[in-house]
Amino acid sequence: MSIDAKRRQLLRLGTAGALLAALPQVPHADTGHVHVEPAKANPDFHPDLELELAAGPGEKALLPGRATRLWQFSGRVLKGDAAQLAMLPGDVLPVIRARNRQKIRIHFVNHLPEESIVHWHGLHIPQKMDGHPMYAIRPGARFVYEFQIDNRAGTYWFHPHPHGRTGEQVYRGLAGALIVSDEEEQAVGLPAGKRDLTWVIQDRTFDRDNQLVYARGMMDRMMGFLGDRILVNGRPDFVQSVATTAYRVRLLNGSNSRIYKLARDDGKPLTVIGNDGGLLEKPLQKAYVTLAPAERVELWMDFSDRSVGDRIRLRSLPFNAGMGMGMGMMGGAALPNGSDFNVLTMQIDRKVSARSRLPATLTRIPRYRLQDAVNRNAPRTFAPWMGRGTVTLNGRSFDKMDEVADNEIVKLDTLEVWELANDQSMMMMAHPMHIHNLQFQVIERKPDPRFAAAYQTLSGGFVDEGWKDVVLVMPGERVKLLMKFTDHTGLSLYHCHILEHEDLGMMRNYLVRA
Ligand SMILES: [Cu+2]
Repeated sequence: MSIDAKRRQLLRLGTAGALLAALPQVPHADTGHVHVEPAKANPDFHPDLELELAAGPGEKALLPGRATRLWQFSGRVLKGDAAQLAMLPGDVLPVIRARNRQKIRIHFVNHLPEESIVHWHGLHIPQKMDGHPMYAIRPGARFVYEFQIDNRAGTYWFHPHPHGRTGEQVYRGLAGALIVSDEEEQAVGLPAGKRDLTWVIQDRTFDRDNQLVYARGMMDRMMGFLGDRILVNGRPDFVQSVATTAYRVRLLNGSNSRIYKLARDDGKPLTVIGNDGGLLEKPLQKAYVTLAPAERVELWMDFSDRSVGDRIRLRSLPFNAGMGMGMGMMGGAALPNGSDFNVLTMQIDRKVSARSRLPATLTRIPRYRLQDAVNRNAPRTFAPWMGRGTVTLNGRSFDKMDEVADNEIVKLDTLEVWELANDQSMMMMAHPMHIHNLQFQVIERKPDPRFAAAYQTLSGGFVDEGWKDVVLVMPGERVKLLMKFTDHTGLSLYHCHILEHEDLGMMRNYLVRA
């Protein structure tokens, strides 16, 4: 870059940007790899479903002209119902459908030119099955997952989790939906089959040859990468054809760092029936829904009052991402967080007489109680921090694969209260915090009055009810969670799901001890 170009960039970034840009570039996070032996098939494990799932280079025609080179999951069913592995509409991203209590074996094959491992986001499974980066396998190697689905019905997902490379691997195309069903959910009688839709929302930037452009420098990594094209199920300008009836719609934010403020363009509210860990107790009406990276919501969408030919757009409305200290001016993304844009179009193209009624009650969710937490008077506090070209959690980074600090060790079969404290950082930004291996309950939010105006542009769309595995913690905010550590001892991760933050080291282990 010429001196002039550099100066123009600094001017565009403003003073905070100049501060950052003047700092030395931090090299790619050191993987500190320990190379644990990959898991192999256990002859005593008898799977109901056995898959081969490969990650490797491929290409798809996503835009007119040249095909886009991607990294893709591809697979086949070796044993069980062939319909349990499919492609989502759009034919870019896969979906695995499983039932609670099913035993699953997945032969993961790495055809990428670099290390990888797959994380089953939201699932409650043993340490070695969870895709911890210490299990990343080399190109050409295999890792055999074997686990029993021990989650209630819900919309989960899977993506790579090798340390320092997660952001780029997901961005290049590696992500899939994992839909779990169970008897309790089936008894509710929600729309099923062709009336059960999944939309994975992501943002990408393409160059003039239709090839993906990823984070180019430290600024993109610190602020989180934002693309300028919105994809649904891997496709731009996504159109969903629907009939004049009710649908169950599962939305997953599979973006690296973008937050969506989702609303219909016809002014009708959204009816939320589920989120990260499955169905809510009862439907919620929302003018808009806030969906941070890795979060899911399920909607009830009824088009029975619409006519053939109608089009309804799902939009992302403007908001203030709530970055303090002028950070909102930074980054120079072509489509900044908080922009106003179309996500997809619903096209009503046929009339049917099938009617469905939205159930008043969906499920029952047992409530954790603060007074039952072993540390009810002393929550464990975890503070994300950004500044001086680094990101940390409680001042620590992810330097060693198996490192845990004293305040990261918990006891099996205990209920704990954790407080995510986003009020101590040099640079303020919203962080979608994810905890592996469990579903938690959000019990309290303490927003920062200094950022109240920005906060209120998103807070009406939080869906904190029910079971969660990601929670968006706004600038200056403190959020309290209740969680229980059951069944599995060993290491798990908690981290920011802005994938660039995760890769830079806003990630730590916690250890469950017997
Ligand atoms: Cu973050």
